Amino acid sequence: MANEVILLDVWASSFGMRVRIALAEKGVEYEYKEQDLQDKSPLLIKSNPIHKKIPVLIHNGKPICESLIIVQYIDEVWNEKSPLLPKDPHQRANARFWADFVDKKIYDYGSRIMWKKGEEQEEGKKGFLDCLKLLEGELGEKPYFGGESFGFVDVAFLPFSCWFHSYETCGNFSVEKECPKIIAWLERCKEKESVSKSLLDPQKISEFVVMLKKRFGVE
Ligand code: GS8
Repeated sequence: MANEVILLDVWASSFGMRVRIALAEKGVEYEYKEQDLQDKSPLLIKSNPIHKKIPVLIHNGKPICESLIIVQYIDEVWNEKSPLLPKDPHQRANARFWADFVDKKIYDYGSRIMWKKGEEQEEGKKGFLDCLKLLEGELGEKPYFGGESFGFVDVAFLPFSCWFHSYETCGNFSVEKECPKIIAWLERCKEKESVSKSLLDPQKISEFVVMLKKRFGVE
C-alpha cells in the first residue's frame, strides 16, 4: 500500500517539531499542512476531535494525535531505519519517563518565564533551571540521552531549545552558563541533518514571542 502521510502542524510548535524531526530521521516524505489555530480547519477538528490540537499525523487516512504518541508510532511503522526507542524494556521505560518529564515540566516552566512577571516568573525560572539540571544529570557524559545513538528523549526535548533564547531574554539568564552540557548536546544533535533542518531559528521564535506579547498586551 502506498504511504500517504500528512502532518497538520503550526510552524512554531515544539510539539510539531518533534514529529518533523522523527519523520526526517526516518526519511519519510509527507505533506505538511500549516494550521490556523484561531480558525481551526474541519480536517483538524475531524482528525483530533478530543483535543483539537496540532500536531496530527494522518497516515493512509488514519489520524494519530499527541506528539509523543506520534513519534512512537513513527518509530514502530518505519522501524527499519534509525530506531528511536531502545529494544530493552527497562531502557524503553526510562526513555519514556524522561520524555514525559520534558512534557510535564519544560513547556510549563518555560511558559511561566515568558508570560508571567515577578514571583511567578522567578518560580518559572527556578523550576526550568532545576529541570534542565536534572536532564543534564541524566545525560551525564553520554553523547545522546539514550547513549551512543540519537533517540526518543532527544527528539522529545530538542524542539524546546528553539525557545531557549526567548526564555533567556524574558528571564534574564543564560542556559549555557547554567547548563553547558545541555548546550554541547544541542550542538551535537544539530550536526544531524534531520535535526538542523527541523529546528527553527531561535531569533525567529523570539520575534514571534514579541509579536504575541504585543497582541496580548503582555509587557
Ligand atoms: C500538546 C499539543 C499542543 O499544545 C502534544 O501533541 O504533545 N500534548 C500535546 N498544541 C497546541 C499548539 S503548540 O502549543 C495547540 O494545538 N493548541 C490549540 C488549542 O489549544 O486550541
